[in-house]
Amino acid sequence: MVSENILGLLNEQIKKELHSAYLYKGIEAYFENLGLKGMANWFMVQAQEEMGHAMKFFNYVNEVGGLVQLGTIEAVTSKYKSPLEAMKASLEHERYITASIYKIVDAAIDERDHKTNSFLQWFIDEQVEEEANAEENVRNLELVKDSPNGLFMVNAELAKRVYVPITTPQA
Ligand code: OFO
Repeated sequence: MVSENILGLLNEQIKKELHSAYLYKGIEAYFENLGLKGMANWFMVQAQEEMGHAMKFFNYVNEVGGLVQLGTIEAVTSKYKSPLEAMKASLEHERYITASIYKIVDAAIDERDHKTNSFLQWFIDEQVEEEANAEENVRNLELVKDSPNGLFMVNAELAKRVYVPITTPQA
């Protein structure tokens, strides 16, 4: 079992990961509507990953005998001023998620909850990758600015992304 405090934070995190998936479906819809199918593909895969993250927390709460509680997920937008604005929104969101995970890690350390701390190490590493990917997308769009050729190239690159399910034991 974990403490009520940790359980509350874990349940909040399930909601945040589901919200991430929802946010990225909104960005996917934005890019689909623009005809940038490669970028839409990238966010479709990202949304699948977020569902995987949510399920990883969901399974962990079950494993430690806690009750999963699913809160309300706020509406998200599928309207952005530009591809760059959408990419920046995803980077800002990943930084927010990293901070949220660190907060649970801090609480687990304070409470000497070693198993939750250990469980969260996967997410610490994952967030390094999540932020790096989002930063790369922002950087690439900043580089190409409004060049249609550049946008076409970034779009083609992001079309290659495929979903790889999480295969760690607690997934
Ligand atoms: Fe779940 O890492 Fe992104 O949000």
